[in-house]
Amino acid sequence: MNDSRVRQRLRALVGRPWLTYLAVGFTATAVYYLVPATGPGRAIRTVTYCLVSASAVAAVLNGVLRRRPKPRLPLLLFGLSQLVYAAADATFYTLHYVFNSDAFPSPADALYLAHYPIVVAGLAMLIRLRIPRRDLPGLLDAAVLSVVAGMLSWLFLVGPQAREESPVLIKVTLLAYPLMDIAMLAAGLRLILGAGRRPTSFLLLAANFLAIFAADTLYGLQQLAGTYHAGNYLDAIWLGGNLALGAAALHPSMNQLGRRSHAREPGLGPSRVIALFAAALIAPAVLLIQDVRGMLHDVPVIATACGVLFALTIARMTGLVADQRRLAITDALTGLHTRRYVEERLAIEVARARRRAGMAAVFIVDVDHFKSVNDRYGHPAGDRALAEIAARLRAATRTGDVLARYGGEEFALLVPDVEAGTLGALAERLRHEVGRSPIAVFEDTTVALTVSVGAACYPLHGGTPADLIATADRALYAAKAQGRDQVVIGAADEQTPYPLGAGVGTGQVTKVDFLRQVADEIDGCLSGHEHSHAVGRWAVLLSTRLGHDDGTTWRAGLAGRLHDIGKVFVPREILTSAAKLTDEQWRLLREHPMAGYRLVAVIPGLDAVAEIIRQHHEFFDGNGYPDKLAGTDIRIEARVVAVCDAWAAMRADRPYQAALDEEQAREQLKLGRGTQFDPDVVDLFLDLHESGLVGDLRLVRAVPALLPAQAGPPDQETLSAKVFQNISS
Ligand code: GH3
Ligand code: MG
Ligand code: MG
Repeated sequence: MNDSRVRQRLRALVGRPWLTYLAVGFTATAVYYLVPATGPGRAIRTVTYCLVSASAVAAVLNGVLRRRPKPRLPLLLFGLSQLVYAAADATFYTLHYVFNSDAFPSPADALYLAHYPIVVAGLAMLIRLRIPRRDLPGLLDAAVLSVVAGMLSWLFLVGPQAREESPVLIKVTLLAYPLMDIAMLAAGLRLILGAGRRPTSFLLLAANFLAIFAADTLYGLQQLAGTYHAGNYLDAIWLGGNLALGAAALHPSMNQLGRRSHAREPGLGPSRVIALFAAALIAPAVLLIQDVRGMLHDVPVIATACGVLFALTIARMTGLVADQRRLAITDALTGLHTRRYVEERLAIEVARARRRAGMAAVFIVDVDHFKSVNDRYGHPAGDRALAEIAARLRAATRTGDVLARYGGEEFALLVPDVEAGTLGALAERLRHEVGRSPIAVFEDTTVALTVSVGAACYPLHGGTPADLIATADRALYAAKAQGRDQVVIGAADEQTPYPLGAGVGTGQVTKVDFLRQVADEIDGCLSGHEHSHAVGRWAVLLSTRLGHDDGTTWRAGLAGRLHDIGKVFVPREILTSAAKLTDEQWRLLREHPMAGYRLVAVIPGLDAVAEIIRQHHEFFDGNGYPDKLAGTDIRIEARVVAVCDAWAAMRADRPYQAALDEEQAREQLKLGRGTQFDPDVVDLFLDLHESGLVGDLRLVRAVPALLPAQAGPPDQETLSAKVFQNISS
């Protein structure tokens, strides 16, 4: 090496205090070993050792003052722990070299042991600063390595030392070291294996506690074997550890030590997998070695460690699987769900709506002229706009709704349990929320964007998820064709396969909803138990079990729900009369199927439902009313509703009759089998009842009054007018 290169190197060294510090420190360590441990050499050794150890304290203080890390406390704690450590060194080596005393334990041990909790406190603070709380994988990995280290420490240090015959003080001191070391190691591993950047300063800090841990462990083993003598090679490892701490504090990257990680969790790279795998193999390996040597002991400890390691591995795997699932259903750009997820959920929600005779809506939102955003501002700007649009759409939805990125610049919203009559308002809200203000694509550039929305709702516009998506798509296409920035509900241009027929708009849904309220009102004045809800629910189940198609099932459900609405025209004193009804009162009461029929028939698309309501008091043998139909002339939905209706009426207290018990009610159904009821329907109902699937009536809450109050005779004229007005408007 020529002269100028040496000088260059020296200059580089001086320009980097942390390197200078390490160079000087290791030179001093070499001097320590070169000086003979005799005569004046003993004093020189003591002073050299203590200077190196204390220099780390000075280095930490210097680093904190010069680089002003935020917060300072973790580094100050490391400095403090090193101060305690240096004091311990001074005590120990003065006793050893100057006073020739190797007494154990000595005051030095108290100081050594006191330094660990301070290190752990510093590490804990760094962990809290750097690692987000949700970093469970990092925690599990650290736990795996710590459990293995703990097990080894127990097998080779703690256990043998505990079994040793020695005075209590010696024993306690010797046991305290490995326990403190494991605590320090566990905290250190949590830090190392957690998320976050690992600059040089971080690596030096890690080298510090790993060196101390390694030297301590070897020290414990040597103590146990009786081979330890002060001044052996372990001093170099301890001093190296001290120097690493000093260098960590002097390194320019030291103020990044406490910087929060942006990554949610560390990745599972090959090196980590290998480390975890190797660590987990240690426990069985130890067991095998002990077995081969014919000296199996500590089996409970090893078995426990294996069990814990297994549990940790399973927990880690569960986390990985959950992560994969999350990734599969989350769109990376917008954070919304994926198309796959919304399609899965749509299938579930449509099935649920079918069972409950409820509704579910799907909206497809497409950004208008989005291509021009990319063309004018570039793809990244387009991406930012998409993310903002996603955020605005999310703001327009409620919990329970499923919002997804359906395609490039297309979004889909699934609204389960949608309230009738709100489809248009919902779609408008989406359109409005996106278009409410221009969207920033650069810091100083905004662009006004609009969306078109197509919507479809089960069961009005389709009976299957595919139908609904197809209809919503057609609606979207229509919205685009009509000039964009607008909303179209359902596709008016095609015959939908569904019973309500084409051209059924949301207005109809509002009317059906109103009729449901009427049904609730009537139920409410007859009993504290639900009635039409249950009849609708059971009718859907029976119809499904009878193998009916979706349309029939849906009609049975809705007719079950609305079968009694005609009673709104029957004077209330007749409905609630506890006395025997007069002939005239009976005549009035028996009008209700026809009245219900007339109410529902005015709603376009619901003629079949109206027909079922009209037939729900027909008897299978032809002795019912109003049309004296018999057998299969009665619609199957009406035969289903009749059985469910009878059961619900028998099982609830009514003004004119106390509830029958289950056995009595079953008897009544059997009695009516083939006369009043369709025998097949009765058999199915009784079967389902036996399996606990139908027949239970819930208690209901009071519903808001729609009928006039109890006091005074109800003004039937006004009420009828009100109902008809609502239905036919
Ligand atoms: P309109 O829907 O109103 O008919 O016009 P449009 O311009 O939006 O029409 P089209 O659906 O044909 O274009 C969609 C464009 O969206 C094409 C593509 O460049 C852009 N796009 C799709 N996915 C992304 C994406 O992830 N990021 C960006 N920046 N652009 C995307
Ligand atoms: Mg578009
Ligand atoms: Mg598109």
